[in-house]
Amino acid sequence: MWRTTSARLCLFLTMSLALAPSLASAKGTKSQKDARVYFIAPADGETVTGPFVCRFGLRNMSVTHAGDDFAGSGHHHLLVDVDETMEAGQPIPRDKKHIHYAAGETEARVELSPGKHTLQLVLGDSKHLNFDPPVVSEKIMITVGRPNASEEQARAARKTSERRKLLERVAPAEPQQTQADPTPEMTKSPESSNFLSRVLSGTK
Ligand SMILES: [Cu+2]
Repeated sequence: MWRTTSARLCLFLTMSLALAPSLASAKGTKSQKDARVYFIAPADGETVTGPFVCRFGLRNMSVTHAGDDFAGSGHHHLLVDVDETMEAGQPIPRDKKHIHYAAGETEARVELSPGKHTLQLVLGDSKHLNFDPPVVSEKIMITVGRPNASEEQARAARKTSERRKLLERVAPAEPQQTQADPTPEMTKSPESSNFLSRVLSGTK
């Protein structure tokens, strides 16, 4: 009886090991062969103005939410001005330069400061770790122009003009108030003074 039980246990253990998913390795989750992540937009060397849409492309693997542990799937990360190399199994940092798209987004609206920036995509596993080997895109360089510089200038000029008109409308009101209450002496004309003098002195 015990021999049958041991034999069954051995068989169970052997089968379990054989069927165990070979997803994890010492360096992290295995990526699919020929997996490739790339930018659909923007193009390398492109100049964009203000906020722009970034579109992520992926081949031979699929996109899912962070936390979903499906074989051959992961979620996108956008690296902005990042120089360090992605290492297999290493956590992808979470900061302004490493943007996680944990909801499985395949595009995003991105806003960067004016100037030149490098962009790179990296696919992360369910735990935000790099795959083994890492699935990383080519690094592209874009230039972000100032948003509608001419419009901003026109708006500033309009504001200055409106402010000036407002000041011109307000400024004349002050002298009018001071003139509204003149002293009685100021109302006497030279002619009226002479007339009064003549009446008082009895001359014509
Ligand atoms: Cu992530």
